[in-house]
Amino acid sequence: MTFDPDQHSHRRYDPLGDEWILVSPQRTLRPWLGEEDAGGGGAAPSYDPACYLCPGNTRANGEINPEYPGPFVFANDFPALQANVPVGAGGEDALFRSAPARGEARVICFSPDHARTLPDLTDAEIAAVVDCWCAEAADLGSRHAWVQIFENKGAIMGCSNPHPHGQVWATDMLPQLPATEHRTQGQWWQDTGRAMLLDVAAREAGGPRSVIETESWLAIVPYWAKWPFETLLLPRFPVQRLPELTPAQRADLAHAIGALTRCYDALFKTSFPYSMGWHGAPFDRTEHPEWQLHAHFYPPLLRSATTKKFMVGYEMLAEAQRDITPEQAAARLREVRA
Ligand code: H2U
Ligand code: ZN
Repeated sequence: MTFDPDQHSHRRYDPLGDEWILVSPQRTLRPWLGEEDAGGGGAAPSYDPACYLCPGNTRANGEINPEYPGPFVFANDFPALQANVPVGAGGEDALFRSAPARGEARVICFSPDHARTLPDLTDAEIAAVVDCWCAEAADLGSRHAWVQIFENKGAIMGCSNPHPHGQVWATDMLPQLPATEHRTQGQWWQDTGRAMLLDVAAREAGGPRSVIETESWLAIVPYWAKWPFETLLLPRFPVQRLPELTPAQRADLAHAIGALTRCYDALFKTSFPYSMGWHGAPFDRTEHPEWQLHAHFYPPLLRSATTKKFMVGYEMLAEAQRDITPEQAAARLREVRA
């Protein structure tokens, strides 16, 4: 018997996240179960008088949103991070350690329209969101080491309001996962003299895990994906941080994001939930040629608009596990590509 990654359980290594993932393709006896749900439950209105993000409406803290025409950013009224934390957090206790955490949090409404999520926007409207992300990264990066831009989409991902929006949390420290990517990309650079994710982009272009390819961007289901339809959005050129993108690269990125998120929506004929976010070199005023800017998309869905992958028993206690292979997932996404 010879090893077949489409039939035999095996582990794959994630060199960026420095962890192992168990792949069990033998459990997907049929490559596709073909389940489909209508999902969603009807179109949302373009304006919802009860929405705290819609233009002209009042937020929880009493402030009134302006009649904004494009992306609109405001300071989160319930920020997870405070700017002024007195010194004193931290300590010497070897068992019960703590550290200060200072920062700020903002909310980004993607557009005034309550009903149109990223895949429903035009490339130009998505480009305005990309520009907004770049501006937020530049602004907050001028005084914080890490700027985490992300979007939680869909109630299943804990999103509190369907009005298309994302968030930005900026901190003085490098959080856990970025710190790991900082270390792994640094080590790869030391070992090879190349940027790990440029190597990945070069290897994956035109390959079995590629989903969207534009002139400057590549969306792949990574070889080591944990979530069934997880993707990694990579630049095909060296770039470390969002604000460094040229206007042409931003426009092309908007196009790639539109194409990728429309694949997602088409897959289960639903407004596809996910958490996505950007990782780039820390804002530490240092050159980081080892770093490549990239976005992770982590969708929870497994087989239909309502069947979610649970990261439970084995995942919580041993390591992440998946059934459908990354290659099968990428093929599914390519099949529904417009
Ligand atoms: P979600 O992306 O998880 O739905 O979060 C929306 C954010 O909006 C959440 O962090 C903030 C919440 O604190 N918010 C405001 O800043 N003002 C409001 O009036 C309501 C919600
Ligand atoms: Zn709204």
